[in-house]
Amino acid sequence: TQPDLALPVGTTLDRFILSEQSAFPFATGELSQLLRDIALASKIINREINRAGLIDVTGATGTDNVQGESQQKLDVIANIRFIRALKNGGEVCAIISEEEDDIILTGNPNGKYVVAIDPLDGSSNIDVNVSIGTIFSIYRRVSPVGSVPTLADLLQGGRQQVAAGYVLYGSSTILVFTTGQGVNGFTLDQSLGEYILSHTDIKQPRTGSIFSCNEGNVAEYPDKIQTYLNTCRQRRMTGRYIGSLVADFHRNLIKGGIYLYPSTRKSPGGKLRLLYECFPMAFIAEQAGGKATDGRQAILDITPTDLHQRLVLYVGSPDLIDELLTTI
Ligand code: P6P
Repeated sequence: TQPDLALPVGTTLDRFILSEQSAFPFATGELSQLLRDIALASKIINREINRAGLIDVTGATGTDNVQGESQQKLDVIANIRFIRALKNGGEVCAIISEEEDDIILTGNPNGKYVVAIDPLDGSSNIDVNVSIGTIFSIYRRVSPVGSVPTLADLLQGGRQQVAAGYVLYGSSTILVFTTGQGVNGFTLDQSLGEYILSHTDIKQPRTGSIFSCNEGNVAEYPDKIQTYLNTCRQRRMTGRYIGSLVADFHRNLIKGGIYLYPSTRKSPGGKLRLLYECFPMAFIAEQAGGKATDGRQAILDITPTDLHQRLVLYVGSPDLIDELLTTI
């Protein structure tokens, strides 16, 4: 049964989670607790981000992550905070993080869930006070409760996600997530430390006037993508690119638009990661009436083979995605 989404704007996250849980009479509350654990960790990260310039957590650590990308201090802090929150919460038996090579076993073998997470996406924007975000994806484990979690728990495929969401640390901090019952947004009231329902049942506009891609790479894009972008320009669409997936995605979700990260010389297979960027964003997009594709198939239909595999991503308003696919 559909949960009672008539909850008024202003409802707290906890009350909303309880109302969603009530739609699942057999729910035992573990997923609800897991969502609360993620929300708590995001409040801690939010505080660190807001103080970044004051407590010397900007800049790079001097180490690289599994992606070969320079780790920022806040990347590492966010990774530690989320892993600790999920370990202490007890609901999660395994985690895959952008910042860690291998699966992280939480020491909770009875945890029913596994989480794929990009603790801090867009972190090259930190030092210049541009929006960054956290992206998460939640699955029920397929291995027996009590056993050692396996790769299969994390490579189930996008359609097996039980929840997905992001936190955008922007002009305000907003948590947007879905459990398959639509998409809702909660703005953090900093004075209360509470997430408050501010965007009920978010629907992706069918079309839009914004295209979002790194125009510095356009010359490397496949011809058909360049053709599509020329069409956007001829239609006087607006180019907007923040360089932070969560921020670009959220703007397009609210206003309508299309985000494109095609193959480039540096990333011939695409740059964005399937498990903790594309799958969760695709789940949210589809739940809001949008579309997400790699140009050949829906992102959610892709069978994952590697924890950190990358791919091409086109996501946003369904009519714009359809036009792109027609062009391709
Ligand atoms: P580029 C950030 O590093 C990220 O993973 C996404 O958040 C963002 O959309 C993309 O990469 C930006 O990549 O190559 O345009 O800087």
